[in-house]
This record gives sequence, C-alpha cells and structure tokens, in this order.
Amino acid sequence: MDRNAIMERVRAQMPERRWAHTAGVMETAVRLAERYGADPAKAELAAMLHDVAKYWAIEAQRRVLIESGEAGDLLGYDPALWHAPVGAYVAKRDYGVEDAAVLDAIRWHTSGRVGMTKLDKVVCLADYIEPGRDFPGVDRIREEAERSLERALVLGFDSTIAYLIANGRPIYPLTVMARNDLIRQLDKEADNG
Ligand code: DGI
Ligand code: FE
Ligand code: FE
Repeated sequence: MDRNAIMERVRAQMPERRWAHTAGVMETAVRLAERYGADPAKAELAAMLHDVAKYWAIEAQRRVLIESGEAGDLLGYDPALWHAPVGAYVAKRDYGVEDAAVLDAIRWHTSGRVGMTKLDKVVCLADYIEPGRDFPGVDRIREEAERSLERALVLGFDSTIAYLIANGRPIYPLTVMARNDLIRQLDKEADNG
C-alpha cells in the first residue's frame, strides 16, 4: 500500500478527532525527525499508524496480543497500553509495513522501552506534544523539545507517571525503566561533554 492509501484507510478506522490527533503526530514527528536526525519518512509512517488499534474492542486487542505472541507481561496491566503492540501487529498484517524500525516505533510508542531508538523517541515525544494536546505541563515539554529530545521525553514520561500516581493507578514498570534509561543517557552525555 502506498502512503495515501494507508492514510485513507487509517482515517476511516477512527473518529475524526483521533484522526486530527494522528495528523498532528505525523506533522510533529516529521519536524522532530528533521531536528534530531531520524528518518522523516519512517517517522511519518509510524506516526500515521501509531494509534491504528486504539478503537478496537479490548477483547479483540487481547486476542491479537495472545495470538501474535506479543503479550509479554502486558495482559496484567492497563489495557490502555495494549493498542501499541497491537498496532504494530496490524501495521504489518493489514497495511503491509515490513520495516522493523517503523514497527518498533509503533510497538513502543506508549510504554517506551530501554534502549529507545531515535525513531522510537521521536514518535513517542510527538505523541505527547502534537498541537492538539492539552494537559498540564505540555507547554514546558514543547519548549524542552526544542532543546533536547531525551529531556523532553523524560518530562513526558514524568507527566504520565505523575498522573498515574495521582489517580492511584499501577505503573507499567517498563515506563519507569524507559525513563531511567533516558536519564542515564543524559548523564553519560554530560560526563563526556
Ligand atoms: O494513544 P494516545 O492516547 O495518543 O497516547 P498513548 O499511546 O501514550 O496512551 C497513553 C495512555 O496509556 C494514557 O491514557 C495513560 C495510559 N497508561 C496507563 N498506564 C501506563 C500508561 N502509559 C504509560 N506510558 N505507562 C503506563 O504505565
Ligand atoms: Fe497511542
Ligand atoms: Fe497517540
């Protein structure tokens, strides 16, 4: 499938406001990729498909996770996390995306992971700061995104973790590990610089 065919089909899958979010993530991911040296075409494709499974019924998502072998420890955590790996699976199966780097950026866009690639970071951060986003602290993350991809993403994870704590929700441990890993990278950079 070519770019426009994928775009139209993704759009038809979701309510118009989620498409507006997706379009915002695409635009922001391209800009961040150009700014920080990731592949803009891959960033756009990953952004286009990142929430493709967001509106699937939870039971359908559970089934895909189990059948695809992508479940890992996710079934024990918030179903809001599931659409990311389900999206990667669907991007490959239904949209013919073969690029492993693009599929990874989709797979890890919600939780993050240890050893996030530049592309993973760009898509994950774009998801936090696309123009339609409005949550406490988003402008500070947008400002930081002009200076440091990693520092901005740490702020993004901080806001999610703080929100989960404020609401008495469990935290998926990989999100904490992803945040710690980014801080480790920043500390190492500071030592070398
Ligand atoms: O799909 P989006 O709404 O665009 O954004 P997303 O893919 O970042 O989904 C985030 C949702 O997942 C958000 O409502 C918070 C929820 N969530 C629940 N537990 C965790 C979590 N997100 C992260 N990163 N880590 C968690 O432990
Ligand atoms: Fe998402
Ligand atoms: Fe999103």
